[in-house]
Amino acid sequence: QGIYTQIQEKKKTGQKSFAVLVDPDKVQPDQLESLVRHAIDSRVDYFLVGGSLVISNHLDECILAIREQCDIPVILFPGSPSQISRHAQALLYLSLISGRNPELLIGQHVISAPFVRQSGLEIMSTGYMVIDGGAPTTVSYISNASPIPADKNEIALCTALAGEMLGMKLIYMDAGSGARKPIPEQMIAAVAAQITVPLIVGGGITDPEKAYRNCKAGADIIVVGNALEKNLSLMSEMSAAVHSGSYSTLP
Ligand code: 1GP
Repeated sequence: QGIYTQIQEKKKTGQKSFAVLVDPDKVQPDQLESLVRHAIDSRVDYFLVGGSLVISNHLDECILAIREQCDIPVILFPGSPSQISRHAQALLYLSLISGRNPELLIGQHVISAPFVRQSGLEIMSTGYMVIDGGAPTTVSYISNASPIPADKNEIALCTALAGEMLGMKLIYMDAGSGARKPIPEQMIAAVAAQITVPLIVGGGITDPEKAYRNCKAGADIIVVGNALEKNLSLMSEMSAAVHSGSYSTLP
């Protein structure tokens, strides 16, 4: 069964998923073992691997190390076409539909198309929407495109609808890694109420309650990176909040 089919089935049954973002630049190979162990114990659904830059060249190594230790699917979340590894299972084939930079809408896809096809990866076309996270993030700087203002729900909604009607299989709303302000729940709710494809939400989520609230607002997959880099023990609480559909402040 493909990863996309699995994501769709979960959406149909109202199951929410928790994805851990692994940036190969930030995780040293010797830290991966403990990260993966935490992920297994916490019932993490997916690993997203990638980053805006990826300066180091241990992408393959990082993915292989994850896959050796567990069956959690590894999905590429590439910041550029150079971040493709055939060792992953699937690829978020991102088009930056919130921006007006033609290179990130279609240009880089044309150049890398034969290479992407040959990779054998499951390709999941993804309408990627960067939302203003309160301060410039790496993705907003690197993409050379304005993010959607955080209070413009109607722009977010129309962008997501256009992405879906263009055939995108997923919509990913991202405030950017380490965003000061995560995406407001009202914006997530406005988008989720109108689209039929699964909705991924990430950027600046630092506590389980926010993860839970985003799910309630309609997100199908919650992505967390930074907060877990700082405190790995948050993983189980975050994952539980996403899966249980409830959040309790009790210990
Ligand atoms: C960034 O959505 C991801 O692209 C995750 O963001 O690192 O802030 O959790 P954080």
